[in-house]
Amino acid sequence: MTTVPPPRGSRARVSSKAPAAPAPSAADSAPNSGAAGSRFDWRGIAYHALVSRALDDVEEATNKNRASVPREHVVLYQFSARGHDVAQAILGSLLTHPRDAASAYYRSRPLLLSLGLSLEDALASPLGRSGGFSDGRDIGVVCNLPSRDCPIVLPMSGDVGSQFTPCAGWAQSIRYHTDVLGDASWKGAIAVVLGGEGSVATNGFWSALTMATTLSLPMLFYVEDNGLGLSVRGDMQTPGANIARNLASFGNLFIRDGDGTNPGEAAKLLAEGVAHVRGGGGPALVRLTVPRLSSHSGPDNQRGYRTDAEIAADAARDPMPRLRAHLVPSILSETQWSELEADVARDVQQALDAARARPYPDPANVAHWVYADDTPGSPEAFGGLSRAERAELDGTDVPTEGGDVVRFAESVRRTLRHELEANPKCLVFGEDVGRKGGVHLVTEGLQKQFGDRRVFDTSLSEEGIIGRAVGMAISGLMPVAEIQFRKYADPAAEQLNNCGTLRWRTANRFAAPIVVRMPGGFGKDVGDPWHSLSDEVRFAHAYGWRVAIPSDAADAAGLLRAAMRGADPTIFFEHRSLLMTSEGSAHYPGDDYVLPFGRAAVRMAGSDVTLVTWGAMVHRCIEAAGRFGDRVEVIDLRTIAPWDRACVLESVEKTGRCAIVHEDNLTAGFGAEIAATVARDAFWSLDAPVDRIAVEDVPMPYHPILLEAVLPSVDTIAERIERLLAV
Ligand SMILES: Cc1ncc(C[n+]2csc(CCOP(=O)(O)OP(=O)(O)O)c2C)c(N)n1
Repeated sequence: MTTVPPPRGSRARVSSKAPAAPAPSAADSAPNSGAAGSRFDWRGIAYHALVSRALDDVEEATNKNRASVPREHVVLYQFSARGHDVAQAILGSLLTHPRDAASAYYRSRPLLLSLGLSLEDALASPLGRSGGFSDGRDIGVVCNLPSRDCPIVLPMSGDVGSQFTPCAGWAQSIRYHTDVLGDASWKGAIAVVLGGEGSVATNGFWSALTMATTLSLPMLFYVEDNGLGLSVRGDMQTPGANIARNLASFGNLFIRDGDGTNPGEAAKLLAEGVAHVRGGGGPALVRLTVPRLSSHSGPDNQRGYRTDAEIAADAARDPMPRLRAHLVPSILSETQWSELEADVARDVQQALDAARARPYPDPANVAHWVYADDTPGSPEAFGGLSRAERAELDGTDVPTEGGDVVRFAESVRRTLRHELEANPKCLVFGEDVGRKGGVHLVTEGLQKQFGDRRVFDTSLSEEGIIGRAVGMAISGLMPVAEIQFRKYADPAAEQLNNCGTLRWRTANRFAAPIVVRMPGGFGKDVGDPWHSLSDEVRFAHAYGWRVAIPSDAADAAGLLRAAMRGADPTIFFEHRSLLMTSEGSAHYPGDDYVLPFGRAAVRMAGSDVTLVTWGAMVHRCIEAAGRFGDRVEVIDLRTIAPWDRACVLESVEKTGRCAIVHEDNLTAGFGAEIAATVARDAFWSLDAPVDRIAVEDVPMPYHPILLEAVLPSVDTIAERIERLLAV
């Protein structure tokens, strides 16, 4: 790989613990606020804006719609930042604190360039070459930029609006690192989120805005209003097409609104917004109007929705000639501007040659980094506890003998309490978990003991809860988020999915190990479609998640601790019928007990049938199996991602018969996965067809009579065992 020397005016991403450079003030935005005295690095801004333009030129000339371009030079999915570039380069120049973070979107490459993105990476990624943002796994403009000592860019996602809540998480982390952990290196840092005017209609925008304003977070919303969300006009996204005007009465939000094509005005407004946030004034929103000088993306033909006159009107608002006029001759001479253009052309050509010379990514590695690779010496991602920090929280997989018998809920509470004590980077939050102690009272007393910075209530937005957790994890914290009931994870689906793929799609540059506690399943004598969903298969099906469904208090402690000391995001399912009942109770296994994932427990040994189950069904299976002496083996999987294939296969090889029992729907439930595995890998040992006993694709009903009618009962399980034994 060739290394292009850092371009003049570009920020070197070198190790530096130096305090943040003083930010330019709004008064410095005029070009002649003193060519020498101006604190805006106008030359650097111009360099990055010109580089961005040149990259867009290269990519637009080589996108896949251009038939004449050699295949190896084709950019498969191209997005241009043309028109957004100048204001973004100005914003980038204001991110001067080593702990600043930006959360951005596909049109944000100019900002990344101004934060030190190498030109070669910027080109190699769209070309799908090795290395870069994702080692060929993600679209070239879905970028990220890790660094321990310079402002970072959080991993972007393809979903519009998903960038907002992780950014709020980073903003809240700035306060946590500063105030709770006492780390002065975070003082004065800010979080900045970029989005188009279309993105202000998304749930993520409103969720993050609520967080930022209610918590007075150091967060800047930068809205780049180009008037089009793909083809849809801005007045469909917010009434009157101006979010800044509409938010004028929003509490605790500093607002600036202006013309992003005017470099002086853009610099002034952005500097005011940044200064407000950095100075501790709370969140700000800056909306700048910018033109979209290209189609939405390579595949888009804007002719269907834009007239020639509209395209020409936008072209006339190109900020680049305005930048030149702003700088030449007051800051740069004509010759210097021409030299700058020549520098850019040379640097981009060198980077292009180097990017094209890079090899293609190795298909042999494509499955690597779905999960953490903890092999000593393997590279560590940015995010989560470091390997060394996790090693310090050392535990044992041997439970303490003679612990007192505790309810499931108490066991989870004790585990959380101990981990909060042992790990100052651990936080617990969710709806009602603070003052009330959770609607299931699992976190009762924790806020009193640890304070409301570490154990706290959140606003009522599951997307916000999970997105915030992701931003916090990336900042190095260990967030434990509670979703009040399994069904209410639905609004967070996008953040959950993006969290699961984050390590893989950044080729291990970033990771966000979070723990999501989630009560679900039927309650003691009660159900309904909202509070009793299990649907755990969805998380087993999602990429990158580990999923625990403990059946008693001892496993709950061990698995939750393993999750909180692990390097992968984890769903920790708390079955409602086990939380406060004797069925879910067990001896507390001790404060050091760590139960590795993927290790099933044989709850009853038996010779003729294997029952595979998890969660609350474990107890029904044990009762049913008890009717058959020692003929039925009951396996409690404990975790379904990963699941203990070896234990199941070994058992079926011995018994020759297998049934899987679960509370989730029969169709495409996790039992189908196990049945398929047994059918293939234990085929020659089977004496009977593999059976599945599950809810017959009916939502959970309310009345106990109806509820019991749909759940696999002890009698039903026993009947089906009988049938298997008769084969
Ligand atoms: C959640 C989601 N819905 C739809 C899309 C498809 N899509 C991609 S970009 C876009 C328009 C976004 O417009 P805006 O936020 O104004 O940004 P701009 O492209 O104008 O910079 C749409 C609808 C998407 N990527 N994500």
